[in-house]
Amino acid sequence: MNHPDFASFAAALPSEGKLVLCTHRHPDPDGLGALVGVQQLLLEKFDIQSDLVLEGRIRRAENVAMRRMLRIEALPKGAVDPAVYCGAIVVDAQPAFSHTHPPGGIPILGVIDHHDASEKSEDDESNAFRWVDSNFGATSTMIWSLMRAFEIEPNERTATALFCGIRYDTNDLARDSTELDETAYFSLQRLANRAWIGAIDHPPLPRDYFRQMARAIDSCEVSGIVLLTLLGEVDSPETVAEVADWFVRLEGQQWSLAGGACDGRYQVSLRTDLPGADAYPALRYILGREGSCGGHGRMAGGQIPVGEMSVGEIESLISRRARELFGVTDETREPLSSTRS
Ligand SMILES: [Mn+2]
Repeated sequence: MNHPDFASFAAALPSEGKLVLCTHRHPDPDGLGALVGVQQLLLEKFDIQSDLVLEGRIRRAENVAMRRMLRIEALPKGAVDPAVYCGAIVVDAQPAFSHTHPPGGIPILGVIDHHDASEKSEDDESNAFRWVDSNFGATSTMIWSLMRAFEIEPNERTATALFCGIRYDTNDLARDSTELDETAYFSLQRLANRAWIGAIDHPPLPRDYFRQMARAIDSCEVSGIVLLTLLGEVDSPETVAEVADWFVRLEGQQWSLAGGACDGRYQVSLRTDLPGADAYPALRYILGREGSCGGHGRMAGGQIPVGEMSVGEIESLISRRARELFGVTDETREPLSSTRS
């Protein structure tokens, strides 16, 4: 785990002017937590105002609850006037990622992320603060370290946000977490608001949620160590991640791949509970040059644009490559709902 020269973070900041903070499309708790943390740090340590800009939908009930409980206010992406901001900071994502689009016309001053990256960023040559380290279980841990380096204690709201980020990305430290993630997790837990965490953990679920899960159960096919759940069209890309997370819990150790089309993109999430397995290279292979992806440890996500290929063609491609990669044949396919334990 490398520690950056934290002074270079301060050096990358402007002496005056406002910043915009952003993360990947369809932000998850780690992205949201990191944004809230950076915003408090900038204001309290550097007296710099910032606005958050969020792209894509937040529909997953836990993420909606997190935004509501913590009053995470953000501008829609189209509403950012570049004349108002003198720089942007990207967290839990990198500008070169296909699911990350910092608002145009604003220089990138910082990138803080824990994802593996094959694509090189345009900001590599500049003086931007760049801290990318895939050893961290969560970007929220990196932001906690940054706050600690500048002696800013997370307030109750920030602590709750960063805590949710770490627990979501590391499955409460059970997955891909390091000693520093653990230290951050317990330190933040003491400062966080437990009632808010409870409300974020168990939000009320709309009927659509149960309909969607019923459809996922019907669609899921098991072939040996691979669970494939290809859903056709979905209401929200978060559905895909949620389904992949859910099915990886099937007893036994396996890979869970879920996919669904939304807003002109076919979204794919891959999870595994095989110890030491690396999801990113697996998804890289499955999406091939047709798609793009990112990942960390046992989780990866990506997409293929719909257009040149139809949703059906994309699903056959993904299904074929996944079977190829994991060495399972077509004959072993059976619906999850008829699988005997
Ligand atoms: Mn993350």
